[in-house]
Amino acid sequence: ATIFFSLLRVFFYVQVVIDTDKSSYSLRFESREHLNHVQLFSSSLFFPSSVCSSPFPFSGGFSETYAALCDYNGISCKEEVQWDVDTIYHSQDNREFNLLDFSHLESRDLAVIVASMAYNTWFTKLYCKDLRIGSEVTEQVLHTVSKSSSLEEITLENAGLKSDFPQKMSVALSENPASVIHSLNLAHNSLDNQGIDNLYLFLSQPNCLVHLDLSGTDCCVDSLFGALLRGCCADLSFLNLSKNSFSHRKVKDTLPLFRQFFSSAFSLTHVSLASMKLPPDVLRALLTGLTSNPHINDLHLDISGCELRSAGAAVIQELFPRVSSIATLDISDNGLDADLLTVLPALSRHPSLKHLHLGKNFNIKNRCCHCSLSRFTAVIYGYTLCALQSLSLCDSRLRSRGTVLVNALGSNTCLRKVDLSGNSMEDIGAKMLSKALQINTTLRSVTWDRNNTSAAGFLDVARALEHNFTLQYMPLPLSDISQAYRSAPERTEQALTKVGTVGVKPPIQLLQYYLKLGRLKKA
Ligand SMILES: *[C@@H]1O[C@H](CO)[C@@H](O)[C@H](O)[C@H]1NC(C)=O
Ligand SMILES: *[C@@H]1O[C@H](CO)[C@@H](O)[C@H](O)[C@H]1NC(C)=O
Ligand SMILES: *[C@@H]1O[C@H](CO)[C@@H](O)[C@H](O)[C@H]1NC(C)=O
Ligand SMILES: CC(=O)N[C@H]1CO[C@H](CO)[C@@H](O)[C@@H]1O
Ligand SMILES: CC(=O)N[C@H]1CO[C@H](CO)[C@@H](O)[C@@H]1O
Repeated sequence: ATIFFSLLRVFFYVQVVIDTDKSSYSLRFESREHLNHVQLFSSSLFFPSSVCSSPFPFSGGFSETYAALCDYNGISCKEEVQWDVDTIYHSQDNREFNLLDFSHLESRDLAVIVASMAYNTWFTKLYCKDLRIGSEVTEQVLHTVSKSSSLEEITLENAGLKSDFPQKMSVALSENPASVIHSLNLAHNSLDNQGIDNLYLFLSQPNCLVHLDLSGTDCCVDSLFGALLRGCCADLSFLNLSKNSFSHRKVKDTLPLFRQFFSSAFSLTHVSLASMKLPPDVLRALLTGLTSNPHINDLHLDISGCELRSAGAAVIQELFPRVSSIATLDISDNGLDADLLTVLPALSRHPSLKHLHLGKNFNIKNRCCHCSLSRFTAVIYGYTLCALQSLSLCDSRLRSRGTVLVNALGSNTCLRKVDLSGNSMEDIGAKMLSKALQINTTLRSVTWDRNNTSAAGFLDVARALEHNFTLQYMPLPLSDISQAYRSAPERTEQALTKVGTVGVKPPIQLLQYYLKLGRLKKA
């Protein structure tokens, strides 16, 4: 049955006309407020499509709909759900419904909670991460997707979705012309290729998707790009496909579409193809496409862990200098090692690159290590890379070789942010850092942890920070500190208090709390 509502404001009262298949009803209310307390049910229909709350926007409707649905389904209505929504969500003006808030309830309760969102206009986001939801709940999610005209963002990350979910999702989306969903995150669910092909079919129709995360879903992404090219060129801004694969069988046929998507997309700001093997042809198509894209200019491209190696390095060397749309590049963990020297000139000539992640690429044989790191240092800090504002070299096991890099930070004039964590640079590295920080630099933020730095090293850094002029942010080196604290609690505390008093964030209170915690554990 179809029910139509119409709202008429006739001088002193509000009139609602309800047309059903069989007859027409007219109801009068003294005010909009009275109307807001009314939920309309058509009892001849089956749960939950029977429930139609007032279509007029009011935020308080959730609790009433939820209570009514509980009643209808003969389960007890949980007051805590109503209380949380009415009190916490509303007082914070929070429109993201987080299923984790109710993860202690049974699947049935969750299903009714989700069903209550189908006609609710308050909530615009549905969030669920690392919580396995059963088919009862999934069905209500799909129902809500097929009905809601308010839901904008759906996150069902690592929710144990079945492989047929994408297909059902695309049906639900197609059934709802009023859908305003622009963000979809199905990451870390095992979706099969057949199911995903249906989703791709949906994506190839014109749609308003802005944010798409299908990372870690065991899918072949080849055929996605043809769909994106047809349906998502205008609006798609965020695309995360990391931890999937390219099917080597199909990749030859799909490469032109892949390239064409990257040359035609209007709004891309973030693309991740991380942690999947990117054959040189694919990398070539990606960079060629981006080179000829006149629409975008501030792209974050994550191709870390793509096994680029020598062949990829050669493609980067050849094509990257002409890609002016990329502002952030993550090529960490690509086995570049000795090929870093091939890549560096391409990075150094670059006009728009502002942020570079290069860690886990420094497995350089000792013989040529020193010269390449010196050259590297010269390029990174030299005048050639002056657009560069941040550099991450984390987890590169630089050890003592890293000191040349740290040392050179002092004379660098463009970097504002460095991440040097996970390099086992020991206290000697910390001492170099302290020296670099004492000379005025442009650095605003230094991340330094997992470097096996002891209390002595932190005292050096703390002393340098007493002469700080520019550094504003140094995240708490939790890992090193806890190790340092275990062997020398007083000296570590002294170093950290010093860091705290010179005003470098993080807040010293957190630090002191942490230290007390350590002491308690010891006692
Ligand atoms: C992309 O997906 C990966 C894997 O799920 C995740 O680790 C990463 O944080 C995501 N990137 C962004 C920017 O959300
Ligand atoms: C660093 O900058 C501060 C403030 O601008 C200035 O007072 C100080 O002399 C500078 N120190 C050096 C070594 O340039
Ligand atoms: C950390 O440094 C100490 C001495 O400063 C050394 O004995 C130890 O082996 C180092 N540990 C690691 C994991 O590098
Ligand atoms: C104390 C600590 O976390 N040390 C780490 C320093 O970094 C190396 C990796 O480069 C780690 O293996 C250490 O555990
Ligand atoms: C010695 C010195 O300049 N200390 C400054 C360090 O930075 C903080 C916060 O910016 C200032 O408040 C200190 O005066």
